[in-house]
Amino acid sequence: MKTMNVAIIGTKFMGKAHSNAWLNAPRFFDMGIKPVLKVACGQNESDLRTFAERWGWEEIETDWRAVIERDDVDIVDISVPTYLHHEIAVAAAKAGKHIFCEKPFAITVEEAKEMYETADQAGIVHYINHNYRRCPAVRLAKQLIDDGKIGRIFHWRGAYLQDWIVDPDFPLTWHLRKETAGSGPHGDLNSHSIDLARYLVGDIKSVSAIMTTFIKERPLPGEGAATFSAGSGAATEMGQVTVDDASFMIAEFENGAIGSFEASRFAPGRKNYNYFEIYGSEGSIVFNLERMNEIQLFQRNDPPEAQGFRTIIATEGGQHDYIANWWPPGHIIGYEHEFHHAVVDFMDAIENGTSIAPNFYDGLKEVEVLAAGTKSAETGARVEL
Ligand code: SOE
Repeated sequence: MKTMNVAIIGTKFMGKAHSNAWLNAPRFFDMGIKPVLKVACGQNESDLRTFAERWGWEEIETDWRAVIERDDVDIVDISVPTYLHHEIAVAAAKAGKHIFCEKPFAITVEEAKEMYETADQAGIVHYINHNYRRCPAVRLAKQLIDDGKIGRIFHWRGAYLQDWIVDPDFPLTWHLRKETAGSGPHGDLNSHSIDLARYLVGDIKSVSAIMTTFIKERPLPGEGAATFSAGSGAATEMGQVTVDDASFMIAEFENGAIGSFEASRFAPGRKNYNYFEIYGSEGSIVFNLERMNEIQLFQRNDPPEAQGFRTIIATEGGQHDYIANWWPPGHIIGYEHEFHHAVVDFMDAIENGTSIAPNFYDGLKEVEVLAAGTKSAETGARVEL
């Protein structure tokens, strides 16, 4: 069995989700090249040791540059906050490492362009982890659209809503500072929606956006503050929120469709509500990540007495090419399984000398749309891409 050594940089929420996938994908899928969890890289040595022991990483390292220089590292998994993606990805590409990078891709178009061009010139396999493309129900939506089941697409309506920072006492984590996150839910959540819209509808021609920050300052973070987690002992000292709390964007697609993108972390009750509706000449599709094994399909050619949105549970063979590796029909899968699918396809691309989508080209397109939205919100004008 051929193997390749993986180094992961970042050991928090995404480090956990990625480690689980690197470790377990070979247990459910026959892989021509098996990933080896070689080295985990992070800042705090004791946390790192605990993380490595829990997930089976063979070694630990606190210097990401040393990791990238190692000849026995074949794949670099970038699971750190957005501001670190550019420097690490460019260095890893120049070192000839295949790259599995978290979203949002980068903070600026210039960073994104260099990441894409360097990776493309290096001839490596590069992937940006828009995991929701590999949710079986989303793949089924793609199949139905490609088969013409909803015809010419008129509308995309996307809403990615969460509520983990509604409490004004939630601390000022890296997600809320422009220098580390680039933007708030606009980049964090609309990046997913833009990728899904590009995947299911097509490329975007122009955008108009408004953004706002509801809570302008928050307590500095204490111990354990992280994504979705306030941690404990937040400081009494306050800091400025320098990103959007919510972003609403409308778009023209190159194929004539029009669409909307809502992204907010101030929607009480919406925990990870990555939702879209697509309306076409022959029918409509609705997806809600909080019910991630299902899509709703409306078909205009159903007989009048039977017309209506039907719920399809995407767990049957033939509805999705990963599902057979999991469980029998109706035995639903979860958020973490999408990461397994991404690992399987990433390793398959390396083995066969092909590429995987979405990759750094898609990352560049995503950042171009995000940046256009930000410019529109600043100027009040529509921005052409
Ligand atoms: C926080 O908003 C977050 O972890 C995002 O960064 C992820 O991309 C999303 O899938 C879940 O929520």
